[in-house]
Amino acid sequence: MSDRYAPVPEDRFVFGLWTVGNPGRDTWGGATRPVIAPDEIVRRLGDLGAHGVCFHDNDLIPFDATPADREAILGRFRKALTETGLRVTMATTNLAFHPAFKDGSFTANDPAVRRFAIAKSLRAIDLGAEVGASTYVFWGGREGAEIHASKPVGPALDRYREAIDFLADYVVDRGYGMRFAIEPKPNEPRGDLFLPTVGHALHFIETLARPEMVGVNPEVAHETMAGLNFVHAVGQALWANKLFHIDLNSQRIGRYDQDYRFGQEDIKELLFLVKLLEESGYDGPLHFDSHALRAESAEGVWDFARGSMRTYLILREKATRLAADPRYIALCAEAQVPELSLPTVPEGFSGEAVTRLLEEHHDPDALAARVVANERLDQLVTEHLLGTA
Ligand code: GCO
Ligand code: MN
Ligand code: MN
Repeated sequence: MSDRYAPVPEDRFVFGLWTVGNPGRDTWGGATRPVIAPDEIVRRLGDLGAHGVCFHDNDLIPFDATPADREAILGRFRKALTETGLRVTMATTNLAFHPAFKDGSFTANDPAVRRFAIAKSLRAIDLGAEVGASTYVFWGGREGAEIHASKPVGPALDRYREAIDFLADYVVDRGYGMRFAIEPKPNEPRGDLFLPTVGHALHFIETLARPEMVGVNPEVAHETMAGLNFVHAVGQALWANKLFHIDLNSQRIGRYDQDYRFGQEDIKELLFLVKLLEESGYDGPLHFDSHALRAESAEGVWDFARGSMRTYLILREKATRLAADPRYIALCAEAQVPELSLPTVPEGFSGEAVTRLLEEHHDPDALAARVVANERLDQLVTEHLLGTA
C-alpha cells in the first residue's frame, strides 16, 4: 500500500466515539467485541492520523455517572486529547436510548419528557463546549411515530422548533459560539421520523428564530434509505450555505440502516460526493458515522477506520485527476456543462424581455436533434474509477 493515501490531521477525518466504539451489537444479537474506553479510542485514532472525535453525551459520560465519575472520565479523555493533538469537532445528545424517550424527546406528547429532553441537551451542550466542540448535532432518533393518530405533524414540528430555538438562545446566552446541524433520517428507529430528508430540514431551518446558526448534517445512508441521491442532497445544502457537518458511510438502497464503511457501496456516487466536497471549499469535519461489520474482530475495527480514510483519499485523488483530464473537460464542454452557469434571461424581467422571448425563433426539432454526449462522459468516469482511463 502506498503512503500517499495515509491520512494526516489536516485531512480533517473524524470518528464518533460510538462508531469505532461499536461493539457489534444489533437488533438480533449481543456484542461481538469488547467496549473500548474513550481515551483508548482517541489514542488509536491518533496513531492512524485522524483529526478528531465527536460524541453523544453518554458515549463519554454514562447516563448514571456521578459528578466524581464525570470529572475522572473527562480528565482521562482530556489527557488523551492533549497527548495526541486530536480535537473534539462535534457533540450531540443521546435522546434515543433511554426508555423515557420511547414516544419522542423534543416531540414527545408528554411535556415532562420534552422538558427533560431540553434539560439533558443543555447539560450536553455544556459538556461539548467544555471540550471545544464548535458544532452541535441534532438527530431526532425518536422524533416520529408509527401510527398517524398518535402524533399530528404540525404541533410536533412546533415543539421541535421550540426546542431548537430555546437551545440556540442558550448557546448565544453562554457565548459558546457553536453552530447547530440538523441530521435528517427517513425512518429507524421510528416508523417515520420528522425531518426525514435534507430538503425537509432545509425548509424547517428557515422557520427558526436564528436560522443563520443552524445548518444540516446530511448522512449518506439516510438519504439513500429514502431512495434519494446523496450528491444532490449535499449539492443543495451547499447551495443554501447550510452544509455545517457531514456523516460519511455507505448504504444500499431499500435496506435497513447499514452504516457500512465509507466506500463499501456505490463508489461512483462517492467519487462525485468527494469531488463536490473538495471543489466546494467545504472545510468542516469529514465524519465517518459508520461501524465495522459485526463479524469483525476488535483489531479489525482499526482496519475499518483506516479503510474509511484511505478510500476518501483515493477518491480525492481520482476526483482531481478526473477534473484535470482534457477528455473530461472536452466531454463536459460537449455536454454544455459550462453553459448551465449562464443566466437564461440575463437582462431579467421586463415587458421587452417577454416580447423578445416570445418573438425569438425557437426550433424545437433542431433542439431535439442536438448531440448530448453523456454516454462517453460517464464511460470516462467509470474508466477513471476502474483504473483504465
Ligand atoms: C443513526 C444516526 C446517528 C447520529 C448520531 C449523531 O442513524 O443512528 O446517524 O448515528 O448521527 O446520533 O447525532
Ligand atoms: Mn445513521
Ligand atoms: Mn449520523
